[in-house]
Amino acid sequence: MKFIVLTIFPDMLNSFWAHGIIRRAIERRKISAETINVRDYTTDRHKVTDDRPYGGGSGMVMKPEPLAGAIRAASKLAPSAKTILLTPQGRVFNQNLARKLASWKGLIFVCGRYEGVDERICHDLIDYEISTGDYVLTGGELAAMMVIDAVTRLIPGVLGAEDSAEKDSFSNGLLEHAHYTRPQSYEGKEVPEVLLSGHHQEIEKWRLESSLIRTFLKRPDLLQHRELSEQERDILKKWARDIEEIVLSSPKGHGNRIKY
Ligand code: 4GX
Repeated sequence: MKFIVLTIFPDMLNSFWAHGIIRRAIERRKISAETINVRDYTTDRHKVTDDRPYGGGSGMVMKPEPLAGAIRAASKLAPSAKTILLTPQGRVFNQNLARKLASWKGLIFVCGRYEGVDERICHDLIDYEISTGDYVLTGGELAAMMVIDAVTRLIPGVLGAEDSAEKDSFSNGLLEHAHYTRPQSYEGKEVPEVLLSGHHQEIEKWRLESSLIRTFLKRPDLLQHRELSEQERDILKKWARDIEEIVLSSPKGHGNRIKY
Protein backbone atom coordinates (compact mmCIF):
# COMPACT_ATOMS: atom_id res chain seq x y z
CA MET A 1 0.00 0.00 0.00
CA LYS A 2 1.26 3.40 -1.02
CA PHE A 3 0.11 6.42 1.05
CA ILE A 4 0.72 9.96 -0.17
CA VAL A 5 -0.47 12.94 1.89
CA LEU A 6 -0.84 16.38 0.32
CA THR A 7 -0.69 19.19 2.89
CA ILE A 8 0.63 22.68 3.56
CA PHE A 9 1.89 21.35 6.94
CA PRO A 10 4.04 18.32 6.01
CA ASP A 11 5.77 18.39 9.41
CA MET A 12 2.50 17.28 11.01
CA LEU A 13 3.06 13.87 9.40
CA ASN A 14 6.71 13.42 10.46
CA SER A 15 6.11 11.99 13.92
CA PHE A 16 3.19 9.95 12.62
CA TRP A 17 5.39 8.11 10.09
CA ALA A 18 8.17 7.73 12.70
CA HIS A 19 6.42 5.79 15.48
CA GLY A 20 5.08 2.42 16.46
CA ILE A 21 3.32 0.10 14.08
CA ILE A 22 3.26 2.65 11.23
CA ARG A 23 7.03 3.00 11.43
CA ARG A 24 7.52 -0.77 11.55
CA ALA A 25 5.18 -1.25 8.56
CA ILE A 26 7.28 1.22 6.55
CA GLU A 27 10.55 -0.47 7.59
CA ARG A 28 9.16 -3.86 6.58
CA ARG A 29 7.90 -2.40 3.28
CA LYS A 30 4.28 -3.34 3.99
CA ILE A 31 3.39 0.31 3.30
CA SER A 32 5.20 3.27 1.80
CA ALA A 33 4.66 6.80 3.08
CA GLU A 34 5.15 10.09 1.32
CA THR A 35 4.25 13.66 2.22
CA ILE A 36 3.96 16.30 -0.48
CA ASN A 37 4.05 19.99 0.42
CA VAL A 38 1.28 21.72 -1.53
CA ARG A 39 3.22 24.98 -1.21
CA ASP A 40 5.91 23.48 -3.51
CA TYR A 41 3.32 23.59 -6.30
CA THR A 42 2.37 27.25 -5.98
CA THR A 43 2.73 29.25 -9.15
CA ASP A 44 3.38 32.71 -7.72
CA ARG A 45 6.38 34.45 -6.19
CA HIS A 46 4.88 34.52 -2.69
CA LYS A 47 3.90 30.84 -2.65
CA VAL A 48 0.28 31.59 -1.77
CA THR A 49 -2.01 28.56 -1.30
CA ASP A 50 -5.27 30.34 -0.37
CA ASP A 51 -7.42 33.22 -1.55
CA ARG A 52 -10.64 35.09 -0.71
CA PRO A 53 -13.93 33.43 -1.64
CA TYR A 54 -15.84 34.61 -4.71
CA GLY A 55 -19.15 36.06 -3.54
CA GLY A 56 -17.55 37.47 -0.42
CA GLY A 57 -17.80 36.36 3.17
CA SER A 58 -15.30 35.41 5.82
CA GLY A 59 -12.62 32.75 5.60
CA MET A 60 -10.29 31.67 2.86
CA VAL A 61 -10.39 28.97 0.18
CA MET A 62 -7.49 26.83 -1.05
CA LYS A 63 -6.49 27.87 -4.56
CA PRO A 64 -6.97 25.19 -7.23
CA GLU A 65 -3.62 25.40 -9.08
CA PRO A 66 -1.25 24.33 -6.26
CA LEU A 67 -3.57 21.49 -5.21
CA ALA A 68 -3.94 20.33 -8.81
CA GLY A 69 -0.15 20.39 -9.27
CA ALA A 70 0.34 18.38 -6.08
CA ILE A 71 -2.35 15.84 -6.99
CA ARG A 72 -0.86 15.33 -10.46
CA ALA A 73 2.63 14.87 -8.99
CA ALA A 74 1.26 12.30 -6.53
CA SER A 75 -0.63 10.45 -9.28
CA LYS A 76 2.63 10.17 -11.20
CA LEU A 77 4.28 8.55 -8.16
CA ALA A 78 1.33 6.19 -7.68
CA PRO A 79 -0.55 5.84 -10.97
CA SER A 80 -3.16 3.36 -9.68
CA ALA A 81 -3.86 5.25 -6.43
CA LYS A 82 -7.26 6.77 -5.63
CA THR A 83 -7.48 10.38 -4.44
CA ILE A 84 -9.36 11.07 -1.21
CA LEU A 85 -10.49 14.45 0.12
CA LEU A 86 -11.00 14.68 3.88
CA THR A 87 -14.13 16.72 4.53
CA PRO A 88 -17.15 16.72 6.84
CA GLN A 89 -19.21 16.33 3.66
CA GLY A 90 -17.73 12.92 2.88
CA ARG A 91 -18.89 9.37 3.61
CA VAL A 92 -18.45 8.74 7.32
CA PHE A 93 -15.41 6.56 7.94
CA ASN A 94 -15.82 3.25 9.74
CA GLN A 95 -14.18 -0.18 9.96
CA ASN A 96 -15.95 -1.46 6.83
CA LEU A 97 -14.65 1.47 4.79
CA ALA A 98 -11.18 0.87 6.31
CA ARG A 99 -11.34 -2.73 5.05
CA LYS A 100 -12.30 -1.57 1.58
CA LEU A 101 -9.48 1.01 1.42
CA ALA A 102 -6.98 -1.59 2.66
CA SER A 103 -7.63 -3.63 -0.48
CA TRP A 104 -6.53 -0.81 -2.79
CA LYS A 105 -3.00 -0.28 -4.12
CA GLY A 106 -2.50 3.34 -3.17
CA LEU A 107 -4.26 6.26 -1.49
CA ILE A 108 -3.59 9.96 -2.06
CA PHE A 109 -5.01 12.13 0.75
CA VAL A 110 -5.83 15.76 0.03
CA CYS A 111 -5.82 17.78 3.27
CA GLY A 112 -7.73 21.05 3.08
CA ARG A 113 -7.31 23.98 5.47
CA TYR A 114 -9.41 27.12 5.96
CA GLU A 115 -13.01 26.89 4.70
CA GLY A 116 -12.13 24.22 2.16
CA VAL A 117 -10.87 23.76 -1.38
CA ASP A 118 -12.05 25.24 -4.66
CA GLU A 119 -15.03 23.18 -5.82
CA ARG A 120 -13.51 22.56 -9.25
CA ILE A 121 -10.76 20.45 -7.61
CA CYS A 122 -13.38 18.18 -6.04
CA HIS A 123 -15.10 17.55 -9.34
CA ASP A 124 -12.09 16.82 -11.50
CA LEU A 125 -9.38 15.37 -9.31
CA ILE A 126 -11.04 13.67 -6.32
CA ASP A 127 -12.25 10.05 -6.41
CA TYR A 128 -13.76 9.86 -2.89
CA GLU A 129 -14.72 12.23 -0.10
CA ILE A 130 -14.34 10.86 3.42
CA SER A 131 -15.39 12.35 6.78
CA THR A 132 -13.92 10.99 10.01
CA GLY A 133 -17.01 12.10 11.95
CA ASP A 134 -19.50 14.84 12.59
CA TYR A 135 -17.29 17.56 14.05
CA VAL A 136 -15.13 20.30 12.55
CA LEU A 137 -11.34 20.11 12.48
CA THR A 138 -8.97 22.94 11.50
CA GLY A 139 -7.56 20.83 8.66
CA GLY A 140 -7.67 17.42 7.02
CA GLU A 141 -4.28 16.25 8.32
CA LEU A 142 -5.46 14.61 11.55
CA ALA A 143 -8.32 13.00 9.64
CA ALA A 144 -5.89 11.60 7.04
CA MET A 145 -3.71 10.17 9.82
CA MET A 146 -6.74 8.50 11.42
CA VAL A 147 -7.70 6.84 8.15
CA ILE A 148 -4.11 5.77 7.36
CA ASP A 149 -3.72 4.39 10.87
CA ALA A 150 -6.89 2.29 10.72
CA VAL A 151 -6.11 1.05 7.18
CA THR A 152 -2.46 0.19 7.88
CA ARG A 153 -3.22 -2.24 10.70
CA LEU A 154 -5.50 -4.20 8.33
CA ILE A 155 -2.74 -4.81 5.77
CA PRO A 156 -1.50 -8.42 5.88
CA GLY A 157 1.79 -8.77 7.76
CA VAL A 158 1.54 -5.43 9.58
CA LEU A 159 0.28 -6.87 12.87
CA GLY A 160 1.82 -10.05 14.24
CA ALA A 161 -0.20 -13.25 13.87
CA GLU A 162 -0.79 -13.06 17.65
CA ASP A 163 -2.67 -9.76 17.67
CA SER A 164 -4.12 -10.10 14.21
CA ALA A 165 -6.84 -7.65 13.20
CA GLU A 166 -9.27 -10.58 13.14
CA LYS A 167 -9.60 -10.55 16.91
CA ASP A 168 -10.36 -6.86 17.24
CA SER A 169 -13.38 -4.86 18.07
CA PHE A 170 -15.67 -4.67 15.06
CA SER A 171 -14.23 -7.74 13.32
CA ASN A 172 -17.21 -9.49 14.90
CA GLY A 173 -19.34 -6.38 15.27
CA LEU A 174 -18.90 -6.21 19.06
CA LEU A 175 -16.79 -4.10 21.39
CA GLU A 176 -13.70 -5.74 22.89
CA HIS A 177 -13.96 -7.66 26.16
CA ALA A 178 -12.37 -6.24 29.32
CA HIS A 179 -8.58 -6.67 29.66
CA TYR A 180 -6.45 -7.24 32.75
CA THR A 181 -2.73 -7.54 33.42
CA ARG A 182 -0.54 -7.77 36.53
CA PRO A 183 -0.76 -7.14 39.43
CA GLN A 184 -3.47 -9.63 40.35
CA SER A 185 -4.71 -7.25 43.06
CA TYR A 186 -4.69 -3.52 42.33
CA GLU A 187 -5.97 -1.04 44.93
CA GLY A 188 -8.15 -3.78 46.38
CA LYS A 189 -9.64 -4.72 43.01
CA GLU A 190 -9.09 -8.29 41.83
CA VAL A 191 -8.68 -9.78 38.36
CA PRO A 192 -11.72 -12.02 37.53
CA GLU A 193 -10.83 -15.50 38.74
CA VAL A 194 -11.71 -17.34 35.54
CA LEU A 195 -8.86 -15.50 33.76
CA LEU A 196 -6.35 -17.07 36.18
CA SER A 197 -7.85 -20.55 35.86
CA GLY A 198 -6.09 -21.60 32.66
CA HIS A 199 -9.41 -23.05 31.47
CA HIS A 200 -9.41 -21.79 27.87
CA GLN A 201 -12.99 -22.66 27.04
CA GLU A 202 -14.27 -20.90 30.15
CA ILE A 203 -12.04 -17.91 29.41
CA GLU A 204 -13.41 -17.62 25.87
CA LYS A 205 -16.96 -17.82 27.24
CA TRP A 206 -16.21 -15.09 29.80
CA ARG A 207 -14.70 -12.89 27.09
CA LEU A 208 -17.73 -13.27 24.84
CA GLU A 209 -20.00 -12.40 27.76
CA SER A 210 -17.84 -9.36 28.56
CA SER A 211 -17.93 -8.29 24.89
CA LEU A 212 -21.67 -8.68 24.61
CA ILE A 213 -22.62 -6.91 27.80
CA ARG A 214 -20.21 -4.02 27.19
CA THR A 215 -21.66 -3.60 23.72
CA PHE A 216 -25.20 -3.67 25.11
CA LEU A 217 -24.40 -1.07 27.79
CA LYS A 218 -22.11 1.26 25.84
CA ARG A 219 -23.10 0.88 22.18
CA PRO A 220 -26.53 -0.76 21.91
CA ASP A 221 -26.76 0.59 18.33
CA LEU A 222 -24.11 -1.96 17.29
CA LEU A 223 -26.39 -4.84 18.33
CA GLN A 224 -29.40 -3.47 16.50
CA HIS A 225 -28.39 -4.61 13.02
CA ARG A 226 -26.36 -7.64 13.97
CA GLU A 227 -27.49 -11.26 14.01
CA LEU A 228 -26.88 -13.11 17.28
CA SER A 229 -25.44 -16.60 17.46
CA GLU A 230 -27.14 -19.23 19.62
CA GLN A 231 -24.51 -18.80 22.33
CA GLU A 232 -24.83 -15.02 22.24
CA ARG A 233 -28.62 -15.21 22.59
CA ASP A 234 -28.23 -17.52 25.60
CA ILE A 235 -25.83 -15.11 27.29
CA LEU A 236 -28.08 -12.10 26.77
CA LYS A 237 -31.17 -14.07 27.84
CA LYS A 238 -29.41 -15.03 31.08
CA TRP A 239 -28.68 -11.34 31.75
CA ALA A 240 -32.26 -10.42 30.92
CA ARG A 241 -33.55 -13.06 33.35
CA ASP A 242 -31.17 -11.87 36.10
CA ILE A 243 -32.29 -8.27 35.61
CA GLU A 244 -35.97 -9.25 35.55
CA GLU A 245 -35.53 -11.17 38.79
CA ILE A 246 -34.09 -8.10 40.50
CA VAL A 247 -36.88 -5.90 39.18
CA LEU A 248 -39.70 -8.29 40.17
CA SER A 249 -38.33 -9.10 43.62
CA SER A 250 -37.71 -5.48 44.62
CA PRO A 251 -40.48 -4.03 46.79
CA LYS A 252 -42.79 -1.64 45.01
CA GLY A 253 -42.23 1.88 46.31
CA HIS A 254 -44.31 5.00 46.08
CA GLY A 255 -41.79 7.29 44.50
CA ASN A 256 -38.50 8.21 46.03
CA ARG A 257 -38.73 9.24 49.69
CA ILE A 258 -35.18 10.45 49.96
CA LYS A 259 -35.08 14.22 50.61
CA TYR A 260 -32.47 16.12 48.65
N1 4GX B 1 -13.28 14.58 8.87
N2 4GX B 1 -12.24 19.12 8.35
C1 4GX B 1 -11.15 19.69 6.20
C2 4GX B 1 -11.35 21.95 5.32
C3 4GX B 1 -12.13 21.45 4.17
C4 4GX B 1 -13.52 21.68 4.04
C5 4GX B 1 -14.17 21.23 2.93
C6 4GX B 1 -12.13 20.33 2.14
C7 4GX B 1 -13.47 20.56 1.97
C8 4GX B 1 -12.88 16.74 8.75
C9 4GX B 1 -13.63 15.74 9.40
C10 4GX B 1 -12.96 18.17 9.04
C11 4GX B 1 -12.55 20.52 8.57
C12 4GX B 1 -11.11 18.87 7.46
C13 4GX B 1 -12.61 21.29 7.27
N3 4GX B 1 -11.47 20.77 3.22
N4 4GX B 1 -12.13 16.11 7.84
N5 4GX B 1 -11.39 21.08 6.50
N6 4GX B 1 -14.53 15.88 10.38
O1 4GX B 1 -13.70 18.54 9.91
O2 4GX B 1 -12.37 14.82 7.90
